Amino acid sequence: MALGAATAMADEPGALRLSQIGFEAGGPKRAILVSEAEAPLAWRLVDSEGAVLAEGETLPFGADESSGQSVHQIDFSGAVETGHGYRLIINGQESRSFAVSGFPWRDLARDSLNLFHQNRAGVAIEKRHVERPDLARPAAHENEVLTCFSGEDTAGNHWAGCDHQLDVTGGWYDAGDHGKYVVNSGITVWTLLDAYTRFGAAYGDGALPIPEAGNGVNDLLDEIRWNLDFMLAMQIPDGVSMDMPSGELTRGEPLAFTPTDVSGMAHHKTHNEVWTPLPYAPHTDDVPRYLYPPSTAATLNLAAAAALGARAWADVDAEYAQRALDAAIRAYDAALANPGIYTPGTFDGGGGYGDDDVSDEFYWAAAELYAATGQERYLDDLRASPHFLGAPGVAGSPTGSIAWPSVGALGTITLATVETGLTEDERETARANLVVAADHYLEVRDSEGYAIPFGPGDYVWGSTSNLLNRAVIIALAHEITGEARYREAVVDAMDYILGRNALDQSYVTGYGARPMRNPHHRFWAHAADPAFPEPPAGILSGGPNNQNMSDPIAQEMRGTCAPQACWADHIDSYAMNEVAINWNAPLFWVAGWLDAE
Ligand code: 9MR
Ligand code: 9MR
Repeated sequence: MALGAATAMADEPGALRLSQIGFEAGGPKRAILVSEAEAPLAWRLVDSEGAVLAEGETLPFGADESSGQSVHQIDFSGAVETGHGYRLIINGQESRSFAVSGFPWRDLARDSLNLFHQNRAGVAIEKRHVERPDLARPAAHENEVLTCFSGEDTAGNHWAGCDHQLDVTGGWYDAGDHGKYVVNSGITVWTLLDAYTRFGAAYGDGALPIPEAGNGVNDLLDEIRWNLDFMLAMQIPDGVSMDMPSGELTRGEPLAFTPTDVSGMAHHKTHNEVWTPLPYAPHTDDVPRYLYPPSTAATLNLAAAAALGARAWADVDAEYAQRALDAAIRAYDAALANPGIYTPGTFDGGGGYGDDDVSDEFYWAAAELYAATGQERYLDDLRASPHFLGAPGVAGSPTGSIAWPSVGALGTITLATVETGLTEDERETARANLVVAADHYLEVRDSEGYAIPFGPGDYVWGSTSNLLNRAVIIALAHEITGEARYREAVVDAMDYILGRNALDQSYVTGYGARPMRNPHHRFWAHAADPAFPEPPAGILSGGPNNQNMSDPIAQEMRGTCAPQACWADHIDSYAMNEVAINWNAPLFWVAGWLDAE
């Protein structure tokens, strides 16, 4: 150790912040120093023997609103040979030692899929498929034949229920709870399938620790099918009428119900009639579960995900592809027939996933159906949409950055990157608009102390996933333009997730010197009860949230933290430290993309 240098201990925050899993040999390398110093400081990069490999000066940034810290930026990009034991030394501060390797994100991409397999409902999680025996568990909810919730909701509305039952066995539990939600399933399945179309070959048969390994089908596809099957099962048979509130009526209290033909719509969700406690092993669940009313948003999520599924399985399982396409078409037609049925968010026992603006869902579903069928009717709907070819997240655009209630960009991605019958001009506009969005995110990156495409107002519930979804757009700008600066910004976002942040925190279990350890999860609940397992590796925390500090831990922190620092590694913090399928999906997309690019 250099004389007088303070080395950051493995378990306490250091002054130097960088990706805790290290860097890519030929790739960009950036670190952040927390320091009030106004003048540039000299930095040295040393190898395990202490030999100086590179040196330079820091770039003082000054006060950073997002982190509440004064920081300097250090750019030590440039080729470094692969190896271990590298350190940065600045002003008597020494970083933890780090590795430089050829494929820093390879294991992370693979392990991020643990969330999906190990959150599967309806099937045992076997010892041979998990990293520690205590992560195995018996099958749970394995014969999930459910009817509709009936009776009073928390707002006193009386729901009549329904005459049908559906077998909705399977799927992934959404998060730390055991609900299964079609809306959140849609963006998740889409993100994983989109990844499959780009670099899915790396996850071929036998590549993943799942029961289907060896069945002759790509393992990533097998994993995704587990949940697409569930989504298909949530579709209502023909000839069904239910008493439904719709449009403005959904928001009024008490609700006014009208008999409505809901054939082909998707139930919004299924979950327990009351919130179950934590810890709580899914296979011990004895609280009744129900189907909750259909919604236009869920129906369009099914249409979009199943239409992409039809393309993905076309040359793998033609029969399944056709089934998915038929369901997608039926769902889209059902949404057109019932364009304003919203979920009221007044049921106990599960998340709301309410979304009163389905214009983006309509556009996304039309884009996927157009890509799958080439039919004019979808093209007409696309061209009439306010989101048509829209640039996500840019001022003046009606299309928001990607998140579960904001899926317009997913439609634009498909139209920009898949051969369809759009004119060359239209396709070019879609591509240019993705680059416009990426440029906007890069501007944000350049105004942030930690150099990430995420501003001080962006730290909402699930913020890590929103950052990674921006990285998806930036990655696509790299694919479209071939310009290195976009890939570098993707690395910036990933470095934040892995430790280059206000808390010197890796938000992923099992990765880095200071990984997240205590997720809000009913089974990976060791922190609440030692009889339950610790989480597997590769699981992403929702991350800092200073905008909805509603859980007991967050409530205590209100007013005490800068946006990027409103986070605690606490099992009771569902607003800051839950895990979820739609959050791990962009983690997989970005890690897998960086690995493949
Ligand atoms: O545990 C629930 C978590 O999965 C949800 O994301 C969260 C927000 O919908 O709610 C949690 O459940 C809490 C409930 O909303 C209120 N009572 C305490 C519950 C803690 O488990
Ligand atoms: O991800 C959802 C976030 O955008 C919302 O603000 C939050 C509160 O409604 O709910 C989040 O979703 C939760 C869902 O409702 C229930 N399962 C766990 C999800 C992640 O916390």
